[in-house]
Amino acid sequence: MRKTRLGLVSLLTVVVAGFIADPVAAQASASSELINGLNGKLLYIAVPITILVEGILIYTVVKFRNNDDPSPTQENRRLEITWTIATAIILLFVGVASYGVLANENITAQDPQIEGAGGEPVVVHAEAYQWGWEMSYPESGNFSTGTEIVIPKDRSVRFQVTSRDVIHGFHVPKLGLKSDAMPGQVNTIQTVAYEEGTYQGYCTEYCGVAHSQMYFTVEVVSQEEYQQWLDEQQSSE
Ligand SMILES: [Cu+2]
Repeated sequence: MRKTRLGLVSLLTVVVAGFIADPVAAQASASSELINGLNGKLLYIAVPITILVEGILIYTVVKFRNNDDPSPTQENRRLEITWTIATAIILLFVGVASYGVLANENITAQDPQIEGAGGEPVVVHAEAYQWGWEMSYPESGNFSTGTEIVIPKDRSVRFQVTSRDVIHGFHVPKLGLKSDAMPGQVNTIQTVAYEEGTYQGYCTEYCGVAHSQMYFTVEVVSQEEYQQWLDEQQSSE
């Protein structure tokens, strides 16, 4: 019994340590920070459980390898209660940790009234079609930029993702952005980019013969550069 308790206590310690420790280094955006942070936390439980289960399995296989006449298992109420409680605690932890990320403003933008980082969010309309993308800026003169998105760093950006024909997928892995692009529906995702640079995006839903060419780029620039770029776009319209 002492061993079971010891196991439970060490599992709990690891879970709590996962909450406190931040295993994630600097991230390119608020979304990738949240998603990779959650992934790191879940590893704190997944790895010990894997080691525990595999350990018991190997131990059992080796210990009982010559047992031709096994005796039936007896009911062990304390053991059953222990693993029921342990499982409940683990599931609760996974649920609470996941909900904290899923409900975050930088994963799903639910309320358009909420102001993001750096004032009013930049709105980018991303429309997929067979086979390409049309990016536009509906709040800033509605000019279109083809497959190129330019956004300022340290400011909230809201992507309105939709499709002109079939189901596509909007995905920028390094920025932690992913959303289905559905015809007749607008899905909104939001983030704050922290690092300047050019990020590759592509379609993640097989949509026909030229699906693999559905690339686009997200360029993260300083707020001044963004303003300059915006002025240029608006004056050339
Ligand atoms: Cu597509």
